Amino acid sequence: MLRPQDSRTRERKNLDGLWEFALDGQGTGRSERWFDGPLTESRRMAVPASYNDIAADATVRDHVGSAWYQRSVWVPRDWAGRRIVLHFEAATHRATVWAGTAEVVSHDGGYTPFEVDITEHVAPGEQVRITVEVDNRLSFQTIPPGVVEETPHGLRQRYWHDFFNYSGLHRSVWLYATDPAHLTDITVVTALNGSDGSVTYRVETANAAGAQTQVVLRDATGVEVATGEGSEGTLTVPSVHRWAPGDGYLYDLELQLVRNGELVDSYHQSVGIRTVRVDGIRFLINEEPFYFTGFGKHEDIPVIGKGHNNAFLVHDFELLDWVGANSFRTSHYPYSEDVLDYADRQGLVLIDETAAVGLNMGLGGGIFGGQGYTTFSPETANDVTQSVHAQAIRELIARDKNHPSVVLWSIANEPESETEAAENYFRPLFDVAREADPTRPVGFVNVMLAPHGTCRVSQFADVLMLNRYYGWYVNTGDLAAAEAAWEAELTAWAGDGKPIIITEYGADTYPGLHSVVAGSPWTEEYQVDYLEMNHRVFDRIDAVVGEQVWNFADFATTSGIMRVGGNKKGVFTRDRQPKAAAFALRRRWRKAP
Ligand code: GCB
Repeated sequence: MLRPQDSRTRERKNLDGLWEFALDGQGTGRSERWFDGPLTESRRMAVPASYNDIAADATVRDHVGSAWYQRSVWVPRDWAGRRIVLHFEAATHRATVWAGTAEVVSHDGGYTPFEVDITEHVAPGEQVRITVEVDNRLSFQTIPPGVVEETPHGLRQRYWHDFFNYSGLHRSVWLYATDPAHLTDITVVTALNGSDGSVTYRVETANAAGAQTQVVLRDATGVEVATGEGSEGTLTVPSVHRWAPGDGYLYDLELQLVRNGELVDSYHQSVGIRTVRVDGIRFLINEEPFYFTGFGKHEDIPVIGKGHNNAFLVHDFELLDWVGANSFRTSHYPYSEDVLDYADRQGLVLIDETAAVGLNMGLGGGIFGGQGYTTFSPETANDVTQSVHAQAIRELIARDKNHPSVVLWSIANEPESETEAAENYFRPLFDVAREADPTRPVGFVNVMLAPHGTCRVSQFADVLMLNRYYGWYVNTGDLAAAEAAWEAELTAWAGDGKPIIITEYGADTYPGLHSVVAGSPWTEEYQVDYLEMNHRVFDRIDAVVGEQVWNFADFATTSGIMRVGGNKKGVFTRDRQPKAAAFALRRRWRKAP
């Protein structure tokens, strides 16, 4: 699927703004056919945004089930004879869409796009009513998983991930038009050969009988550097300007579909020419060892929740640059494509993660309450879950395969990994990822409950990604004991001979809380001391090739006794003010290499 764009042959209409909105508290919207006409008793809702925090109302915030969005849109008159497509960048977690009264598409998974050809349901020059049912219920057969419990007080959603279950239309909605003969996909793979670069491309098309594909590669100033004919080929770029961390240089590959000398479709794909490879304990970008500095992030901002917002996009990248971060992980789901595009341009390096978070019933502890479930079983995470998970991996890679910023796939965060059931569940999922993308390393994020010697899934990973909280969840306040235990565990992992990225280490910190007494959890001083202890350990282990602090900013979670107005492990507050740790990281990360 190609992301909608304007081009010489394509036009988009953006459907963001205020939509009609109604919660389906009784779950009767379908049987009452709410899609047959204007929504009644609706309120207005912003798109893109999570709906939860927009109304100052717990009924909206904690809603479990379907919510309905509706708006009408004029279909441009000059789109007559064109193929007209309705495109959603995301609907969390499941959506069904009607154009007028016709059901046109459904999609599972809250963080990847979907679209449908609605040409036969619209009339150019007329309006069409779009109705969307967005269901936020999680089950053992969704990614991420959860369970809905029926209680005397209503439905309650339980889940095993540490961020609020924000729901709704989180990203842009588009109507766009192409010629019936059109480009449908592009895959680029880049390589380096001395000072030359190469771009191998494969273009897919539909209804294109009698048409030819041509490609033109231009540099960032618009100068043509190579051309190709046919749907597949390799372009050579002499004296290439490489894409590199901190240097987001992009070429523009224009795909053209031409019939009888006439241009019927044109699409522009940005291309960053770089290589990625694991070599022993090194992670190589352009054959040079790369050390990740940065964070695990969240798409999480006040009021808007997980809705994409360009002001925060740019501001967050400014802060990443200020602090000296060269990378982050899209914990714990695929982020907006605007984030990926911007990372490409800024030369930021991404670990790109699926939404498979919380597949671990052992993690309950104090955070999520007792589970009473087994992770992998016919009744819980089962074959259906595995195939939904495989689909989530395929959709992530299909969407993000052409982004030079993405250097590593993370197929899950902290799943159960110490059991035979976990080994059997994950083995084929690594194959799915490698089949979808043979060019990038694949890994998953290991949890503290499966330390070295017990984890049965890390054998499949190209890179070891570890989340560890020595000095926080264990050895709380005792950094001397934490340092010894952490170094012992990390030394054992280093024996595996693979690169290690510490994908989470962090301490909850209440901004403004201080103490002159060392070892005082929750203070700003403790967060600094905790990070410095970790850094001493990392600097002693050669195989550590990256450090990503948990978290970039404070973020919303479910309420509970372990969380004070959300997770406070941010180095910045939720509204992006620095804690003392931000300055400590800046001193370390901005040091000349
Ligand atoms: C983790 C999870 C992350 C949590 C974090 C914490 O291991 O991966 O989602 O937010 O710990 O703060 O407990």
